[in-house]
Amino acid sequence: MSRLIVVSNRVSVPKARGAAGAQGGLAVALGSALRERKGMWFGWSGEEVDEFTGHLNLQNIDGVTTATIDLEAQDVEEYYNGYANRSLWPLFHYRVDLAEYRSDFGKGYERVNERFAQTLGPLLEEDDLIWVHDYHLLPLGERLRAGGAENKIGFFLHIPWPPRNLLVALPFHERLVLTMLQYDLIGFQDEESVDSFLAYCRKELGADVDEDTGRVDYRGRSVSVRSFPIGLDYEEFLEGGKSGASRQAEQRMLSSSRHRKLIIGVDRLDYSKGLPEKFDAVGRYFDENPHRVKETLFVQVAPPSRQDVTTYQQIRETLEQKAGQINGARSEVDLVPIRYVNRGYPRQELFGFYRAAHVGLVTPLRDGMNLVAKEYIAAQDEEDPGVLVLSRFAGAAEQMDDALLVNPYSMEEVSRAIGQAIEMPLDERRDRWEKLNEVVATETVEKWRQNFVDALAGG
Ligand code: ADQ
Repeated sequence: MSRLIVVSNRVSVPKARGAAGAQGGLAVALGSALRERKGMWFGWSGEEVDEFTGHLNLQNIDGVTTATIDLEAQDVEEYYNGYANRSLWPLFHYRVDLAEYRSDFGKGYERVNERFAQTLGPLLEEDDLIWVHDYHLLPLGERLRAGGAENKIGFFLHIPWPPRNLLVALPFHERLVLTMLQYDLIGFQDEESVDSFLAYCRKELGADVDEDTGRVDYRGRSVSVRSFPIGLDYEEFLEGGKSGASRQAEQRMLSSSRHRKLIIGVDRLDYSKGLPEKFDAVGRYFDENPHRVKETLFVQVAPPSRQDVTTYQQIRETLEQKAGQINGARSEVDLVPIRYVNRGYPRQELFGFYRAAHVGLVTPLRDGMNLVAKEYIAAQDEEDPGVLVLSRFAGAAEQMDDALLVNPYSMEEVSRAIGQAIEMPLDERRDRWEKLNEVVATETVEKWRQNFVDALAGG
C-alpha cells in the first residue's frame, strides 16, 4: 500500500483514538489514515524564525510521522495573515468588499508555497499519494510538479469555491486556477462549489469540461473534480458525550437557564459566521414575542480567532455592543436574555451545551460545510431532540434539508424560524431529527477521507 502524505498549513499532531486531549475529528481521521498507510503529515510548525532554513522538525507519534518547518515573520505576515486570510478567505466567502489585494501578499504566498515544495520534494517516494489541504496551499501541487514530482496529488478545499463572477475580482485569478489543474483530483465540500469551479474552467480558461463526470481536460492534463462533504468522527463524538465533563456541562447549562428554552450558537469569531446578523435576528424575535423574553435564553459561544487581522478585531467590538444593547433593553435584575461568551470550550463540554439546547442556531453567511450543525444534531436526546435552524448558505444545507433552512441575511426569516423551532411539536422534532441524524451518522469524517483517498489512489 502506498504511503499517504498529508500537507496542510498547520499540523495537528494526531493521537491514537481515545487518547487524552482535545482533538478535532479531522486530526483523528487523518491520523488513522496516516497510521494505516505509514504516512507523514507535513506543514508549518506555527513558529517564526529570523531566517528560513528549511530545517525539518521530525516527530513520530503513535506511528505517524509529522514533519514541520518554521517560517519567517514576513512569510507569516504575507502568506498567512495576508494572502490567505485577507485576500482569499474573504473573497471565497463572497466578501469581495473585505478582500485586500497587495502584491507583497501574493509574492509571499508564492514564496511560502515554493518553500513547502522545496522542503517536501526530497522526502517524497515514487508511489506516495499526496493530499494537500485548503486555501493556503492552492498552488502547491504545481510547485511540486515543477520540482519533478510525478505522484498522484489530490487537493481538498475546506471553504467554499466562489462563483466565477466573484473569482475574477482576484488579480491573477487565471494563474492561480491554472496551477490547480496540476492536481489529479480536486475535492470540494459541496456540489455548488464543484459547479462554480467547472464553470470557471469552461468559461475563463476554455477548458474541455464534462459536467456529468466532473472531468476537466486542459492542455494535455486531465483533472477529476468532485464533492466530498466532510463529516464528524461520529462515534468518538458520541463517546465523548458520555463523559462526566459532558454531563456536568449539560447540567450546568440546564440549571443556570432555569427552565427557560435555550437557543445555542457556537462559532469561531469570524465575519463569515454571520454573528451580528444572528444577534439582530434574536433581538427581533424578542421584539416580536415580548412574552417569550422571560422564557428564552440565547447563549452564544464564540472564541476569538485570527486576531492579527483588523476585521476580526472589529467584529468582536460589534458583537459586544449588540449583546449589550439587546440585554440593556430587556434585562431584569435576575434575568439576562443573551449570554455572549468569548472563549472556546472542550468538545465534551460543547456536547453538553448542545444537548441542553432546544434550538441550535447556525447561521453563517457562507460556510464550506459547518461541523457545528452536525455536532448539534449528534448531541441530541433522541426521545426529546432539539431543532436545528441552519443557514441555506452553509455547505451542510445540501445534506441537511430537514433542518429549518433560513436566509441568514433576513432577520424576519430567522426570527420566524426561531419561533417555529421553539414551538415545534415533539412528533415533528423527532421526525426531522431522525432524518438529520441518519445523515450525520453515516456521512462521517472516516467515510470522507476514505472516499477521497480511494478516488485519488484509483483515479
Ligand atoms: P471552521 O470555520 O473552523 O472550519 P466549523 O466546521 O463550524 O468551522 O467548526 C470546526 C470545529 O470548531 C467544530 O468541531 C467546532 O466544534 C469547533 N468550534 C467552533 N466554535 C467553537 C467554540 N466556541 N469552542 C470550541 N470549539 C469550537 C473550516 C470551514 C468549515 C468546515 C471545516 C471542516 O470553514 O466550513 O466545516 O473547516 O472542513
